[in-house]
Amino acid sequence: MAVATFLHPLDKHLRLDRIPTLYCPGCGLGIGLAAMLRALDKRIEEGTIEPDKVLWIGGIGCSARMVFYVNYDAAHVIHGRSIPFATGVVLANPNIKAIVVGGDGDIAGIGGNHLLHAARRNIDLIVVMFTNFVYAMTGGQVAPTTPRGVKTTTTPYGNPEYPMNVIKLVSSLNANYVARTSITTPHYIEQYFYKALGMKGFRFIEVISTCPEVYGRHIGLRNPVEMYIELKKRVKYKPRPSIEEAEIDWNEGIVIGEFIERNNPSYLEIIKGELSEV
Ligand SMILES: Cc1ncc(C[n+]2csc(CCOP(=O)(O)OP(=O)(O)O)c2C)c(N)n1
Ligand code: SF4
Repeated sequence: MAVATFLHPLDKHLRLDRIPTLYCPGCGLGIGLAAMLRALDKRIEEGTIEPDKVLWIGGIGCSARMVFYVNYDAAHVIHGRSIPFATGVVLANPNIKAIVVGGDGDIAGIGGNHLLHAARRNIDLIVVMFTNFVYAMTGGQVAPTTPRGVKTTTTPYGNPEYPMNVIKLVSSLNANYVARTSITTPHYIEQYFYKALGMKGFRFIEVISTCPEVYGRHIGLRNPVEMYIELKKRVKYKPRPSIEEAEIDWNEGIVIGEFIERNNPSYLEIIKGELSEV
């Protein structure tokens, strides 16, 4: 029997026949995926997660496309509908570890309604949202997270709208875990994702990412290294930030950290409890 030889320790977690990815050179998404895979690898190695029980779910977009590259069961579903798809999966089979990945457009824009109800219900899902401040895959249209004043493909005179703060929104609901990190702090992506993998209920991690090809053009930072350095300068780690500190301000800085950690009954626990009383 031929023995597979891997060049990189994470190769076994990837569908190598689909590599290289479609990501632009210098895109931050690869850093995020690698950090998540390191956390998953640790869980599998220590025996706290069975790889056969893992399901990755993504809608449409550069971020959601990660599900194409992972060597796990995966579902690539309609734009914005990854959360309801994942909800159906865990209700049908509570043993599945459902990992939803997507962009801010997919998760908070078109999928925003699903996000808030999944958090409210504390459904047993992990959602990792990559915020690059635009709809990147389709050419940089304004997203609900785009800062005010930024010129995008659809706001050529500057975005007139107030952005939505997804950390504040999800924290105000019933999610068991809410954290933010950045591709400039991959050790926190790994740490938070590792923790989330061991928890129950709704777990939400926002990862601030760099899109030099599209968002970078909008803000004059098209060089990937320059964009990375500018983001790194602004990211400020706090061990237990308040919800108010989740405000995103490019000039003032972007606070990362664990905003919420609770042990509330998850949706599956609630349902099991109620059914056992019938
Ligand atoms: C129902 C539907 N509406 C619109 C689209 C077009 N579309 C594809 S990807 C995308 C934006 C993705 O942006 P985001 O979710 O932020 O991910 P990113 O590419 O920035 O990672 C859009 C609008 C689609 N595929 N399906
Ligand atoms: S368009 Fe932006 S987010 Fe998409 S792959 Fe390119 S750099 Fe990454």
